[in-house]
Parts: sequence; structure tokens; C-alpha cells
Amino acid sequence: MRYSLQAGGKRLRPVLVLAAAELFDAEQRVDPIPAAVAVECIHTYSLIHDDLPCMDNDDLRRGRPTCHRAFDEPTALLAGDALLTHAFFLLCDAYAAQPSLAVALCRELAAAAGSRHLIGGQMLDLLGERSAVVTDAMLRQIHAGKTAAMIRASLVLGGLIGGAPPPALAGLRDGGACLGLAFQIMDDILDATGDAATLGKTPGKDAKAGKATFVSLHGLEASRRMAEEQSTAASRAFRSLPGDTTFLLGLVHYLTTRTH
Ligand code: GRG
Repeated sequence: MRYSLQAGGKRLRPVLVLAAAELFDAEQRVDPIPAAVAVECIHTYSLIHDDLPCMDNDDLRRGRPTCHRAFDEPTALLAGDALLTHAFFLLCDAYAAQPSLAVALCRELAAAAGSRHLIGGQMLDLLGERSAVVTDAMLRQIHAGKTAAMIRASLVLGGLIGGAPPPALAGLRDGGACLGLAFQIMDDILDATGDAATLGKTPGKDAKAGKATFVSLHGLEASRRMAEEQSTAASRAFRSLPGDTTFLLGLVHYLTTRTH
């Protein structure tokens, strides 16, 4: 668990939790850190399991051998399971004094990580590999689940902790969905153009495995345009939020111009 969690990574999702919480409660009356860690635990579990031989069978993650390569397959499976479980322990434990907040956080995170989003998206991805045609609509549905749902949930968790009112939570959801898609399109672009040393993971695997990506479906230029469109829509949604959105808007810009 520590090996994979402490390997690094961009920490995007926890940063989104903190940034969203700060928009509504700059004094941090409720500590957003346990929720930020919980989100990173779920994300790291999904990467460990995604790298397993029965899934993507990858050797490199976050610039290191994948968990099952550094240890073994059963250990990696259990490390992922334990990180998933620990995320919900953290939320229940850290926010026990505010039971309605703890329930709202668990509900949001469980929905994003469950069969309708993260795991459902992964299943659709596996089915897509076996299907002759993957359309743009199918690809968007896969990544709305696999990638965007956790990015959106991170923002909503932050908003809930900061005490955001329902219209602002809706703004975080809308912006998060667009940011998540922009992030995935950029991931596909980097996968097609980057190298292992910069990315810290094996590039070009999806294309080699004949898996549909935004780049394989639309080409590089159109994919760049699509990422830009989604990033503009995310910025528009975030601009409608109260508080100082400078950091969040800067993050959107960074994510759509990033090199790794
Ligand atoms: C339950 C057996 C079982 C498996 C679950 C849900 C799942 C497997 C896999 C989905 C995980 C996945 C690879 C999602 C794609 C999202 C994505 C682009 C991940 C990479 O995120 P970054 O770039 O990674 O933020 P770092 O390392 O920087 O945190």
C-alpha cells in the first residue's frame, strides 16, 4: 500500500479536494486532508488493479515497477483492496463528529468509485476491447466513468467539506465532468506522443493493443481541439463559483497544456 501510494504521481485528485474546499471555507473549519487522502487511496487502488496481468498487464507506474512486479500478484490485489477499504474508513473516522457530512462524502465517493462510474467505465473499456467498433459516444461513456467521475467527485467532496450550497455543488459537478474529459483526452495525446521517462508509465500501450483512444479515433489535431473545448467548458463552470477561483482556473490551464 505504501509502495504505490508514496510512489508519487501528480496528486491531482487530492489537490482538487483542497482547492474546492478552500473556495467555500478559506479558514478550513473542517479539515479537508482526510478526504483528499481518501480520494488518492481509491485512485491508487484503481491504478494497482488496472496494472495487474488480468487487466492492462503493465510493468511501469509512477516511474517504478508496478505493484505486482515489485511484490507479487496476490500482494498487489490485496494492497488495492485494502486502499479501497481504507478510503471509507478514513472518511467515517475523520468526519465522525459531523455524521451528515461523513455520509454525504461516503455516498459521493462510493458512487464515483462503483459500478456506475469507475468500475463500470473499466468494464465498458474491457468490452470495447472485444468489440469491432468503438464510437466517440462509447469512448466518452468509458472515460466519463473511468476518469471523469473521480475528478468530479474530488471537487464535490471539497465543496461538501467547505459547505458549498447546492447550486455551487452543481457547478463543481459540471466543471469536474468537463475537466475529467479534457484530462483523459490529454492523457491519450501524451500516450501517443510521450516517452516512458517523462510519463513514468509505458506509453503507446493502448494503440499497440488496438484499443480505441481519442487520438486513434479522431487524430492528434482534432483531439487537441476537443481537449481545449472541454477545458473551456470547465473554466466557464468554475468561473460561476463564488470565492477566488484563480488557482482552479490555473489548474485547468496546466492540465490541458501539461507534458506528463
Ligand atoms: C476492481 C479489478 C478491479 C479493477 C479496477 C477501476 C479500475 C480497475 C481501473 C480504472 C483505473 C484507470 C487506469 C483509470 C484511468 C484514469 C487515469 C487517466 C489515470 C491516471 O491518472 P493520473 O495521470 O495518475 O492522475 P497519477 O499517477 O499522476 O496519479
